[in-house]
Amino acid sequence: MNANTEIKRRYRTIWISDIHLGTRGSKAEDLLDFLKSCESDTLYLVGDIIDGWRLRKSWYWPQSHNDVVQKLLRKARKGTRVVFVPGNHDEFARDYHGMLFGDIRVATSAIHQTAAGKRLLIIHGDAFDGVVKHAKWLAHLGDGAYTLALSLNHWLNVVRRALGFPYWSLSAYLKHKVKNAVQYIANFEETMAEEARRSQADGVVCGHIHHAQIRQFDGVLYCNDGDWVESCTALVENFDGSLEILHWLREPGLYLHNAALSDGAARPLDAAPPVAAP
Ligand SMILES: [Mn+2]
Repeated sequence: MNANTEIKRRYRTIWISDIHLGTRGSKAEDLLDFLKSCESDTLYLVGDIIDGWRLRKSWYWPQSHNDVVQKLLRKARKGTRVVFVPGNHDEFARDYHGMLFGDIRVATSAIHQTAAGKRLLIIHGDAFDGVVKHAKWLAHLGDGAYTLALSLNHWLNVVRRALGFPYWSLSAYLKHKVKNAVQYIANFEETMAEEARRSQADGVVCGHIHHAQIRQFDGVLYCNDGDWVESCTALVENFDGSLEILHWLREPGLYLHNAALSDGAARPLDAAPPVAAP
């Protein structure tokens, strides 16, 4: 990667969350790439940045995770307004509400005003969590995975029959779980939008369920910035106040080929992939 050909994108605001530094699943290197390529006036870290739960169990802290923290601190030092709204995995930071970590401001929630004058409530989202956390990955199951499940189901039952067990449908089980997960996400989104309304905000930005989304609920805007464990997504505000979701791994070679995208790569607001339910 040649520094001379590096092209930076500028946004008014960037929201990222659910990085889960300290776990093996964290896509720290992709995030570093993103942080190097994109600048903003304000950067919100919407929780679960460092996975304190996991770190307490076993220490996992490679150089790239350190680099992410250093990069965030450096951005704050160099003039980006960085606000950290802790989540459930880094709730230890909630005790530091109103304090500075380097130049990063810690707040249990925040209100952001867009260039279009909309007030957005920024919260991680775990306070409104129902149940089902572990089923949520199933919501990402696409048709391909479902087809795979069907053939697994066949072989599973060949084995079960050979062992004298009755037939058990893996695909029906998965289908049920997926339905639950889809329902869970829908409930979560609606609950968050209601919370924004209660706070007299025009919308909400949250994370937590690892599912990037921009949608409306009865005139209240619901935005989720996704995660850096599976999908590598961020929510960004352009300078005209419009919001969009960036799918970082789908962005074409930013460093070398993206000069033509200096228009901000306008994408429809609902460009996030729909939940695939078989
Ligand atoms: Mn969370």
